Amino acid sequence: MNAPVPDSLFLPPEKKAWFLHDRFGMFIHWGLYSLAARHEWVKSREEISNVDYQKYFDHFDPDLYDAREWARRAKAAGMKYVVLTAKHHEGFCLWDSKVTDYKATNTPGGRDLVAEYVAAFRAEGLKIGFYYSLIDWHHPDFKADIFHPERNRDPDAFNKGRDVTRYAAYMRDQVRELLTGYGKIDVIWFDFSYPDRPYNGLAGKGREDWQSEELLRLVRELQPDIIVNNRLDLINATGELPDVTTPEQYVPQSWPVIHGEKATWEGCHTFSGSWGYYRDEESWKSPEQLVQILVDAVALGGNLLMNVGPTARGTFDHRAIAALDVYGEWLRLHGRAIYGAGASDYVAPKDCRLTQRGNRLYVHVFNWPFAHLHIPGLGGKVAYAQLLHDASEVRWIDPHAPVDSNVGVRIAADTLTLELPVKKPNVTVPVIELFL
Ligand code: H79
Repeated sequence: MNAPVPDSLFLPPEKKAWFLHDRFGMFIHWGLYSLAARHEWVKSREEISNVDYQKYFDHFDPDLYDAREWARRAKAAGMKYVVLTAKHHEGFCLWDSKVTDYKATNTPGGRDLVAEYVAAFRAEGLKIGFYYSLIDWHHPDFKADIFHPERNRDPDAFNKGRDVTRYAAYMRDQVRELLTGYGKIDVIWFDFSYPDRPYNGLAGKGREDWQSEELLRLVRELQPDIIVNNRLDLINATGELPDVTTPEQYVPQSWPVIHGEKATWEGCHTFSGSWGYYRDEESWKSPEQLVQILVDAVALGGNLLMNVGPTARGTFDHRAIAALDVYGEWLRLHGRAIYGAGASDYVAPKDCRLTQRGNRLYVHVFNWPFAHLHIPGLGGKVAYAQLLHDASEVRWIDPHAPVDSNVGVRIAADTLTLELPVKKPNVTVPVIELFL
């Protein structure tokens, strides 16, 4: 039974203000799976034993890792915060953890990658986050379950003597290291709970296993202002989840509502079909899709955490760099439709999304129409309109004048009919800025 935890364990809304303002962050998935280069779940998907996975540890040597370059690229892409996989499901730690040997400092790489990351991104002015996997396919007290690489061999023998309470204590030790060793941390992203996923007699895992409430208490004690995502399998008395809800590779149809309240939410997405570097994967999103995913989030009151999967040498590959450049170029011209902006109460016209910041309304045109854009509900409400990328005036048709006296076409008085150039402007997603 899911007993509610006190409201005091969740962040009050005013402490989320920076997060809601900033809207756009970088997710980074980096670990031993980057060497396999075929999905960060490779150990589970291919049911690889610890012995067979060891080759990636033995060969982990990110000699080209330059956190300052990553940070520069994130900033140039318009990202305002960053979340790095300090430990993913494989259990490998990117920092010099005192409670395990399974860490970057013991590989040929030999560096505390987290320390360099924090220093570099902080120096570029980004807010700092850690992803910490609740799942751990390497820890000696973590039992086999539906996702575990050992699930189909002899899980009962494998689970014998394993004590999940020791694993929960290990997680607290590690989270303490991460939240005390690197200064102020702005986000912690736990991943993930699945109490309702039994498999062949193996139980799922949730708050009882992770000791989620204790873990959250520790996080709050160490970093009172930190934003925690919603994957600890906890609720408060009103049934709301802490602090931000995190749809994964999914664009919601409407603003996600939890118990009648519009939720703080952050979509997370990938450039291609994997979080970890996947050499041969081909489904890289188009520039239009990349920008549209961001606009879709903000138009529904949410954030976007967009993922890069660096290579095992520590570089962003050319496809990732191209995708980041798409954001940088678009946000340089359209940033004021995103930062500090959010959902609008006005209804978006066909093939468009609306964002609003005070009395500025932004019409993001996903499918450029021919010559006219009709916006019901805005007739008589707009003082000035321009294309955002070049500040060129956009005029509209006077609703009181007949458009064509022969056929008697008239514009409804409450509709704003903008006169657009016939050719779509040369930007990924054009935006019209309306001054209300
Ligand atoms: O860290 C990233 C993912 O590895 C992790 N969360 C993001 C942020 C995550 N991936 N999937 N899930 C969480 C939910 C589980 C999905 C599954 Fe599957 C579907 C597990 C087994 C089938 C996807 C496909 C993963 C393996 C095969």
